[in-house]
Amino acid sequence: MIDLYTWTTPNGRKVSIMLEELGVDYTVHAVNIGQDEQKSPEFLAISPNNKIPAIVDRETGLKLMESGAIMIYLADKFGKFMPKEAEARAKTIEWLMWQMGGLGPMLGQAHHFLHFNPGKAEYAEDRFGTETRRLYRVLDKQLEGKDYIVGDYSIADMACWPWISRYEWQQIDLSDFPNVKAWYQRLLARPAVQKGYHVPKKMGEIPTGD
Ligand SMILES: N[C@@H](CCC(=O)N[C@@H](CS)C(=O)NCC(=O)O)C(=O)O
Repeated sequence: MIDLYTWTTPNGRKVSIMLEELGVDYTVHAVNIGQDEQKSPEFLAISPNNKIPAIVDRETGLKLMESGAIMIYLADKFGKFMPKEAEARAKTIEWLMWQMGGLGPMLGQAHHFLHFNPGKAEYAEDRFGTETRRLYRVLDKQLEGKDYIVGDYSIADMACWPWISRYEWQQIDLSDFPNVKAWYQRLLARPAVQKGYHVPKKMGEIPTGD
């Protein structure tokens, strides 16, 4: 049994989508980051960086923070969504790291400046808006002629998708990135993606991509 500590954000949804795809038992613990629950001593003991998501594997006692590390752990533990062959595994981790080091942090900044605080910092809006569009172009190129980011459906797809689902906050029109749009809607059709998106609670409908 896995305990998942999470909230209604892209980083949290990556892990709930993966757990739904794995079809394993897990218990959800909502950590309301809007009310600073991530700063409680109880949560700090599980996630020393005070951020969701985090898991506890009740079978082993392992406590783990950082969504990328959690996804690699779960893929290895359950033997799914990560190729075993060395090169394909490295390529999957490459795109997972691209999400962790680029797509997530940059789009997160775009949310702050373009969506929540427009008009406050022209430089930041330009910088993170430009970088967001560049990252969409990179993903669009990677998806050319492919259904998934690397080979079969993998943790690389599950890591990127929740960030793309906030395309409206990023002032992105998905029709400018046709491969991303087709991939976004391909994943959206998966029941596990829809279920995992609404963990720990439903905040609204999932953007359709149109
Ligand atoms: N690199 C971390 C980032 C986690 C992260 O930024 N979590 C945000 C929500 S998406 C959070 O907990 N924010 C609360 C805070 O910063 O106090 C991961 O991928 O797990």
